Amino acid sequence: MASSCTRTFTPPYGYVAGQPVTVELDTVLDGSLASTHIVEETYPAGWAISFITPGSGSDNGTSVRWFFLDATDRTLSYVATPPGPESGPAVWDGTIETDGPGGYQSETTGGETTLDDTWPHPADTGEDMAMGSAEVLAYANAFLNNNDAVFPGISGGSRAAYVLRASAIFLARFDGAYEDLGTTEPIDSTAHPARWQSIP
Ligand SMILES: [Ca+2]
Repeated sequence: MASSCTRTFTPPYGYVAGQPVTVELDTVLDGSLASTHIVEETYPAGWAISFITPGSGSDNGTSVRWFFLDATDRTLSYVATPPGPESGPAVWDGTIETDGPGGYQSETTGGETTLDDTWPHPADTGEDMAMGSAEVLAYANAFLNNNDAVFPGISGGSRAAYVLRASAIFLARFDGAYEDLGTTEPIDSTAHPARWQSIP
């Protein structure tokens, strides 16, 4: 059986501009075919790479590569940070290449490949796509005090809907987890808070 590599993202729901994403790669090597291998990850252009693990891996500005003189299963990881405000899906590509008794083989990395851009509800100041009690309270307090800085671009008549959406998300789940179903920049006068929905 061919060797394989599988990718997962943390957080899995999508990326938030400026917030790091941890990428994990689980490799399974077939020692009857492979004696040595390379894992390569081509990440979205412009993203910053850090915390490459194990540290023998190297970022060349376009991809991260690891070279191993064995056929040992591993968990590899790195942190990828989008450079700033972005829109649209971020796409990864990767391979695991082996050589040994089975000759040269190259397999496409499986698992997750794409992260959509996502925006947190403005009450979610921690930007972790989870509505916490302190976040809801602070947001509601800012609403009651007409704190315009907390509602940039949101007209007075729409603010109550944003507050109600934040509280509904908080009440719906113990962990407050929610998702962003919108596809455009939300903070403007026409945005509607229904784009943020508690995860079912
Ligand atoms: Ca939060």
